[in-house]
Amino acid sequence: MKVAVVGATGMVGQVMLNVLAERNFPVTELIPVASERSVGKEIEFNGKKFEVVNLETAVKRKPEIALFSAGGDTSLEWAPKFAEAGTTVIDNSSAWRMDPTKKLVVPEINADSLTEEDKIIANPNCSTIQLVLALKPLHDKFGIKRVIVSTYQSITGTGVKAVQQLENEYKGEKGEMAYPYPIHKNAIPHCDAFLENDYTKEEMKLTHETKKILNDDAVLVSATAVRIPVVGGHSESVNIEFEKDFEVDEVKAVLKDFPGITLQDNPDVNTYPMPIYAEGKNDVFIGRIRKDHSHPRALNMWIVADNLRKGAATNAVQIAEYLVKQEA
Ligand code: A2P
Ligand code: 11C
Repeated sequence: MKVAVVGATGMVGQVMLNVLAERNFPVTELIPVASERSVGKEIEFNGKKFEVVNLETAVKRKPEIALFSAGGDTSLEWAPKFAEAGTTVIDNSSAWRMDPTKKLVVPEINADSLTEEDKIIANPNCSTIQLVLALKPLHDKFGIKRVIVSTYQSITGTGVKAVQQLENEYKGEKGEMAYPYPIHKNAIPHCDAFLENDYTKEEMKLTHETKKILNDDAVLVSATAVRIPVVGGHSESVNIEFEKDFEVDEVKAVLKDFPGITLQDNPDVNTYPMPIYAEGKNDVFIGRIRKDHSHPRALNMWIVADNLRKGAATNAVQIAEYLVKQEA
């Protein structure tokens, strides 16, 4: 397959290349795409070097699949041009996620809704993917009424500028700021822009995208998203209220059986998920599962995943793998 990676020099794009290589995705020709600043640079993939091209050149080469992670504006303008040229676009930006004509896909949950007509497929937000993977099997079994989630998000979700800000602050050096405040030794309750309802965009993505992926508007989701000085993954403290009665052991069994989930839950030996161990892994890790002692049908849990992997690159590559399997 001829595969374009749009944003190949970026934080997610680089991980996309690693994941494509690791999973032996059948790439016959790689087309790395970035901004004009990077055109002509060489990108190494599977031991070979490929020259970075601009979007115009990439469209003309008619890739079968294009993985986009170069920001919403690039996706809005260029995904339709690729689609028109016959390319299937898997877009990691927020540009198309809530468009009712586009599918928002987590392969373990709803890849089977895809058809040949879907030429632009949206990859959900990182914090949504890890949440919804845990919610799906529980919703099917116990019916979810309401979810309260607080996130502890890695600076890598903001991009290279944020990683640089933390490094500068750690060393006591001045530099460009990705956030309005220092992030070293801090927690900033502000991910993405504020909206009129006083929530941030990141928080409302958790609400809207979860309903769309679960295909159920009745599931209520209330979120607080917080940036912390961590690399390696996003963590989420999640409270779930069910329609039906449940036992913790049943919840554990249901989660354990669902693809893409690894349980790490043994308080006796201090086993629970943490970003330093989730980093570089493709699974979503769940632990601290316990009954909410303040509510008879509610549960608390802790969910961690590498936001650049399952939260972005891995999920996009899994969608591409599904498309390849359908063609075979
Ligand atoms: P470049 O490296 O040339 O700036 P990140 O999210 O880590 O900041 O990465 C963003 C990615 O999107 C980079 O690969 C960046 O390329 C690419 N990019 C940004 N703007 C454009 C654009 N207008 N056209 C193509 N690629 C873009
Ligand atoms: C973060 N979730 O960690 C963001 C990064 O809508 O794709 C990705 C933003 C998006 O801040």
